[in-house]
Amino acid sequence: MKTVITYGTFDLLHYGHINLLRRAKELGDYLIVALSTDEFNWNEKQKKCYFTYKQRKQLLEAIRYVDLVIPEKSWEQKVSDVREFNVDTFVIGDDWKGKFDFLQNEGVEVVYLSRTPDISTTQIKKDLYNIN
Ligand code: C2G
Repeated sequence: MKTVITYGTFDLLHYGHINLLRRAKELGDYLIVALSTDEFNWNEKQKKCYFTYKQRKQLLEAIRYVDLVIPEKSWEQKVSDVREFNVDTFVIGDDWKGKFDFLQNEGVEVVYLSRTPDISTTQIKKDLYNIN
């Protein structure tokens, strides 16, 4: 069984996220999503989520491509995660290209997938703000 892992905030879930998760699952048999906690988002990514961790987790768990959702609490946990879950492939969007190549030292294949153009959580918030 080939295990794939990816990381992210996945707030205001949209089709760009789904495209990423679908392609990630195509690379293996079991997909783990390490979902950024509210604290990690705020402290490390200065992101204030619309949905709480619990709500974002519930949404991800409803996606057919996702097999397991775990919390992402730190930047450093990736090495212990790939060891703990015996991960074969790490996947993330190419906005992170090169940032996680060190995981190859753990024997993990690192794949950067192209982002879906013209959609982002930030853009959704901006568009909705301008409507009202
Ligand atoms: N994504 C995408 N296309 C978009 C928007 C997002 O492919 N139009 C991908 C991102 O590249 C990422 C995933 O969807 O792989 C989740 O996006 P975010 O929630 O923005 O994740 P991010 O804040 O980049 O968190 O430790 C890594 C970080 O937690 C990644």
